Parts: sequence; structure tokens; C-alpha cells
Amino acid sequence: MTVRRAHGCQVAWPAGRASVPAHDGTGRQGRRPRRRGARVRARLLAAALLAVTATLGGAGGSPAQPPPKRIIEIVMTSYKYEPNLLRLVDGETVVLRLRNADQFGRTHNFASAFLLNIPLVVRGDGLEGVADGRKFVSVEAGKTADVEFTVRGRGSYAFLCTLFDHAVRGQTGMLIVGAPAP
Ligand SMILES: [Cu+2]
Repeated sequence: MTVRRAHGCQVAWPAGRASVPAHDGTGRQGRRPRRRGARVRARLLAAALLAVTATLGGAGGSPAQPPPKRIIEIVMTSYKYEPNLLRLVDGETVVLRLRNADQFGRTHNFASAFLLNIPLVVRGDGLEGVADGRKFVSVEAGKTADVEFTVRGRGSYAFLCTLFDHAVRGQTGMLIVGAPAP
């Protein structure tokens, strides 16, 4: 797949293999250090070729590798989210790590209409549900849940905790989804 880029290496490779003095046909001792140098260069080139092949292999015919997931930790306490402003990119896969660090033992959740039509993968101690036109993930005090999803839909959306009077007391946030960088 990278043969066209590799002709320099293909020339160098046999040179490395033929570097045993007894077989090189010249019988000249003086050439030995130079040929050993050539062998080292050939190995370096071979290593470089492997690196290039690996790089091009990822972007080439095989399916594109998913980009690394961004993990955004959100700490929930009475009565706030930290951070409470999330900037996401349309199409990216993110993990919201919801950590309930409430020292008063209160359960909190992360609820948003934005999540309604997005499949979530919830790991850890999270409870997923839908209520009042929002999808939520609820986490008990001292526990953490990872909520993984692929962002779909640009715009600004509110999120909040739906437990009684938590949002009124300030447990709200904003989620802004922008276009991917060109
Ligand atoms: Cu709450």
C-alpha cells in the first residue's frame, strides 16, 4: 500500500542483508565499517517505513479509526454543576463523567431535552430515564457515572437537575454545540 513511497527503503534493505564481508564479493576489509553504517541506516529506514505504513494504514483503505473520546467531568453538589457551561462539537463522541460529590447525601441528575433523541451508553452508577420531555441520568451521592454519546444537533440547550427545587436553587447549566473545525 505504501510501495510508491518506499522505494528508498527497498533499495537500502538488501544492502543491509548483504553486509557480511565474506559474501559481498569484494574481499576488501576496508569497506566493512562503511557497510555496517549502511546496515544501521537501512534499519532506521525500515523503522521509518513501518511508522509511515502504520500512519497511512489508519487513513487508507481500512475503516477510519474513531477519534479519541473527550471526557468531561462534571461535579454535582448542592446545588450546582461544575462546570455548568459545556462546549461540544457536532459529531464528536464525548463522555460526560457525572460525579456526585454532594456532602449532604443528595442525589442529583443531569437532564436535558438535548439528549432525548441521542442513544446513551451509561456506565458506572448512573440511572437513565425520561421525564417531562427530558432524558436524564441520575447519580447518588458519592457515586459516578460515565455517560457516553455522539453529539447530534447544533445549538444551545439547557440542562438541569430535576430533583425538587434543585434547579431553582441554581443547579442548571448550558450546553452549546458548535460545528466541527474546518
Ligand atoms: Cu440536584
